[in-house]
Amino acid sequence: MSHDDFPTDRPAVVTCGLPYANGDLHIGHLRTYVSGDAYARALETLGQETAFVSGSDMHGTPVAVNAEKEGVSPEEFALDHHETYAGTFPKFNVEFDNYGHTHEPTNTELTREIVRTLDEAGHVYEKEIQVAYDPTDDQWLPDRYVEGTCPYCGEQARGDECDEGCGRHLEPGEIEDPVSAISGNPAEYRERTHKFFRVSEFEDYLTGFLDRLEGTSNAKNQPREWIENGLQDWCITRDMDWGIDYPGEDGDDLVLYVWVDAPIEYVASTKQYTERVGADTFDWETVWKANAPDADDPAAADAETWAGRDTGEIVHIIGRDIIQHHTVFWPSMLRAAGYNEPRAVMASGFVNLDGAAFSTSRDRAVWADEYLDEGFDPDLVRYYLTTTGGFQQDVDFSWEKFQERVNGELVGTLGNFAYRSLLFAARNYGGTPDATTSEEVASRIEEAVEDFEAAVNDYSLKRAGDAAVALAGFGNEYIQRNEPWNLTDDDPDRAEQVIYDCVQVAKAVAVLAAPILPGKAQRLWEQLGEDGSVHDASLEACLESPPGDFGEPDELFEKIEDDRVEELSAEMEASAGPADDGEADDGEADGESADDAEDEPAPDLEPIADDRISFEDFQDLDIRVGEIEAAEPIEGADDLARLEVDIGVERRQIVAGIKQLHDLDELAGTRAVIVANLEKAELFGVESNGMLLAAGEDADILTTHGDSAPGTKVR
Ligand code: B3M
Ligand code: ZN
Repeated sequence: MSHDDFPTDRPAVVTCGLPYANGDLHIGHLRTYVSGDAYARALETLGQETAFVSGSDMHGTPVAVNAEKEGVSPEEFALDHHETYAGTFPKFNVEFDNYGHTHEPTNTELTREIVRTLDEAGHVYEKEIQVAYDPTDDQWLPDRYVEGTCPYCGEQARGDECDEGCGRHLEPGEIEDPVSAISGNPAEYRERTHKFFRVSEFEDYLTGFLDRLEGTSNAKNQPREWIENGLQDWCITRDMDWGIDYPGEDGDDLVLYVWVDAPIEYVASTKQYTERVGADTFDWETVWKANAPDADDPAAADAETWAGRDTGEIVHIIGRDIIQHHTVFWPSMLRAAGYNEPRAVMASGFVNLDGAAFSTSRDRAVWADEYLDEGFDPDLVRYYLTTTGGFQQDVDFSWEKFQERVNGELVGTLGNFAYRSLLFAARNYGGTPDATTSEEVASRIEEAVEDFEAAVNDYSLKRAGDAAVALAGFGNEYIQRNEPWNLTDDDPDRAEQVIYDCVQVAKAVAVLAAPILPGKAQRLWEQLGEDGSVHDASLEACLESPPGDFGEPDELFEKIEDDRVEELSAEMEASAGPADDGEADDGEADGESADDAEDEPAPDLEPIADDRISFEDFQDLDIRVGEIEAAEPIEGADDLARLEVDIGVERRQIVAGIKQLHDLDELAGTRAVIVANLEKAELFGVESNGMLLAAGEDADILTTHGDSAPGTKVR
């Protein structure tokens, strides 16, 4: 089933993966929250009724282990972090409609109700399993209390997750050579009875669900592989006392696994929102429950059962390390309990720091507070995190790269355009001159609006941000080309026309930039003399006439100077130490980069061959600048994608081995270097007419950095 494009006439809920309330936030964590906020705002700009919710993840061993290390109760420890998070998000303009936590009654009650439903419907059974136990300390060792070797890949792993190796979720009893994470004592396995949720029963349903699922391609493709390899049932209880008691088994030291009650907080948080604003304003049940197919209807796997069903639009925004929980366990739980299924899962890549993973234990991080203390506006890092790469790609943060994006696009393009246009308008006309939008400018604004709409429907924040900045770039080019400063005397009407156009473009830029740059767009909105909030403006406002009077603007963005960057980079290096000392991340406050890049040795580089080729031989190669126009996976091939590439003189179809390594949806518009006179080849039945150049195992696509047009020869 293909979903209707946004905006639909059904309400949407956008959620962000819940942060474990167990550590400080750094900008690696912020990627999920900033993206969620920007996406929820973008949907609203499209006219979609949207609630944006999340909450702190209070239970489980990630909290209990850290609390124990600090010698405080898990409850006190988690609440303290929860409050800090709730105060930090708004400082980054992340404004949830509701931000709750999993230990509140709304969630604990709903969790028990849902689990009771699963149990009564026969989806839960008991089984004896081996659980790690520390005989010296007389303690069960669930999940992060135990460490050992991953049975699948042999890497060091923690009890429920192979966090440094293959990334698999691990069931109790699976980890080899178990050791207590608290005492370091060797652990043994002891028999225990636990509850299991029959996930394996949902294979057909999940297969259909994944066909319907939208979002990023990693969230669809990875679970398909897991399903093909056979689904395991899921242990949903743990031997500990911090958590939600299994319904009907209070008192026992047996609680629900944290991954049961955590996603239910998405629902509970929406419910709290409804309780606050009233069901007339936003009804959580319309989204989560209304019109769901019967819970015990096996045909619910069919596309027809879901097609055209008037259910809510649920969009989950998460880090790519928790895809399995959101595309296998969670939808199975929702289905078994008779709830609606997610429409989309957007799973982001991680954030690295200067080429290597964040490490909270070694202070190799840019902390949220530290960023703000430096006096940087939150919108700058929002822009960096949402538009630096495709959503699935890892984003590398360094102060140099940050400076480059801020000074280039925000100061040089967006800020510069807004300032020069509004200043000229204010000085010469006291605001918007008397004219109407020219055809050229109206159609360029329409194009930007369409790009923005398409980007939101393709779940691409990068393209949404690019639409706004490219429109400002057009504005700069337009004012430069028309030189209104030379027209005011000789052709005053024409000068008014040009400046009116510029003010109109600035208004459209404010609307389109608002999701990603909420504070700056609001400021621009006010500079234009608009009333109210730019966040209440819809896309139509882009072409509605700007108001009459406004005064001289001030500059929206400030250039970041080189010496500032040098200082910040030096500080980062001094506190973090070199990136490659081989110590692994402790993984506190999850959602951060779990990449093992920092532990990777330099690649084995091949020596340069002794045989040289002549300059003439080199000249035989016809290497061109190309622009990728479209990219799609080739069915059946693991790695191959079919690209359409504009190489100036013609449009080429090229097959490239980049399917797993790039977000294909994000590639359109990317410049790439192409060998154009290579013999044609056929791969998986698809003709390849040229070769895309890329470096290394990650297929880092070679590109150009200036403005050489497609077709330009590389020499
Ligand atoms: N707290 C894990 C994480 O932060 C977990 C997410 C829950 S989302 C329902 O990656
Ligand atoms: Zn592993």
